Amino acid sequence: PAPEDDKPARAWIDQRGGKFVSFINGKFVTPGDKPTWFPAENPATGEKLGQVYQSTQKDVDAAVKAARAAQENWAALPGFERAKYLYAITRLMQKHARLFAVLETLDNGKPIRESRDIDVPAATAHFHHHAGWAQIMDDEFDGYEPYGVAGQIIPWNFPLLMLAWKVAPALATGNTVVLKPAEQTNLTAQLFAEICVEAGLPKGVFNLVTGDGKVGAMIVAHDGIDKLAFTGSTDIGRLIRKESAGSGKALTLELGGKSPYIVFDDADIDSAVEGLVDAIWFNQGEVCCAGSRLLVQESIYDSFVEKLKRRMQNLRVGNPMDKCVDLGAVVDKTQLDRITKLVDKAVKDGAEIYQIKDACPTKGCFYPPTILTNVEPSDEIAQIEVFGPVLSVISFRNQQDAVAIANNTRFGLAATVWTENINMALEMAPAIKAGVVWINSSNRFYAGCGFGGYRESGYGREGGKEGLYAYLKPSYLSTLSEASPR
Ligand code: TXE
Repeated sequence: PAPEDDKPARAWIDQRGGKFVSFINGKFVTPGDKPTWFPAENPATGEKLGQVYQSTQKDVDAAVKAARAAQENWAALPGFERAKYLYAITRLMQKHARLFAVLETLDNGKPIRESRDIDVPAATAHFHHHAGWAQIMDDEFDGYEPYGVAGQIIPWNFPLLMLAWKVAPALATGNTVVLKPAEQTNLTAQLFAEICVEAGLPKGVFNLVTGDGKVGAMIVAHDGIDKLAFTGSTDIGRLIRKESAGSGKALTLELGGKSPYIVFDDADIDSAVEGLVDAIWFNQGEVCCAGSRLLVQESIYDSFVEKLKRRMQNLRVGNPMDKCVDLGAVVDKTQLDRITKLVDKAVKDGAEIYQIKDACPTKGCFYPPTILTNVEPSDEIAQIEVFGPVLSVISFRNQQDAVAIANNTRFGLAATVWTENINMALEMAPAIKAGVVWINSSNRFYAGCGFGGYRESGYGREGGKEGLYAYLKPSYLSTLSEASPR
């Protein structure tokens, strides 16, 4: 074991007195009388890392007011000027990469290897990519204008990366932001706010309000918000859609998934097994596009599942600060209980369970990698998003059968197809109702490529040119008046 050095992160927490608060109009707020706080906890150890301020309606009002006041000037800057700020943020994220990674792991429980090699570089790349768009924005998006103030609500599974997915395109397009991180994970958003100051970002362009879903609801209801962007559970997504209906606010939703991972009998089996390890056990399975349903062709069912079980035996679960660990802790006790309940129910309903014996530390929010066989496509465990390291295995006969089972959910976020028959793969891709279909790979993300769902996985895209349109509206009137001389 080689634990990562967490001293700089601990010093950073101490410097702030372990207090994580809203950041409004370029400053961290000083809470008023009788503030409410809730703990920030390390899910791997139960250790209290500090306390998070529960923002009030007054704070949300102030954040929206600051964002409104800053918006016109921000949008009036030429795109290349906004780009300078985004490049500065990018450079500072690179500079503080190690601190971001350690804070993310302490706060969320994910392996340091993942926060260091995936979350932080991907978040940084997202800002870099969008700085590029800002530079060419005025030409590329002539006839479009920003919505104004974007209210953004994000989840806990990729705290910094989800922040980047939301904030980078909003700023590039000339919107200003009021962002609410998930109540479970606040640390990296605090460091990001500090970086905005260091980058000289005009005050009010980026605002942060800390707190739980009640604060999220205040953002959703606020009259001063023009555009809402949400990533989280399908239930809350549905609620936000209802609450904002008729308000005139634009809305994009990135919700849950139950993505199929389809393996045909002609696939490169060893690679398919490795791909699956990544698809379902990366980030403890707390991934909206996790390949949580393995669809494997009948003829190779037994041999494939055997191989997968053997591979699973080699996974290491434990202290996420250990650089050799594959799976860390799940985000909190609530999520751990949710996973445990869903799996116990599946076993009661007849699924066969396979786990690594004594895989997990006895303390902390750990759940072992799990394979469930004897599962029918319509079973609850094959339909509900578990958001944990739990794979349901289903067999299929032929291509049509695979498509039918793949599409037999309420969701449609992602899918994977493994086969050496590229013609079949290219037939499968459009037949599967999912925002992305990976062929002979999984979990491939690129800032230049739009990501988003079908059906109850939501709508709108993040990343790529499509992702920018989510923050822009056509300015028909100005275009028309310029184009039609009387
Ligand atoms: O999500 P919530 P939870 C799924 C996953 C998980 C389940 C529950 O299956 O097990 O959801 O997780 C804010 N108005 N996903 O309860 O509640 C909340 O404070 C406005 C999939 O954590 O949806 C947080 O910032 N905002 C998903 C954010 O919504 C509200 C990622 C997400 O929390 C609100 C996370 C309200 N009324 C969970 N109530 C994915 N697609 O990646 C809560 N929030």
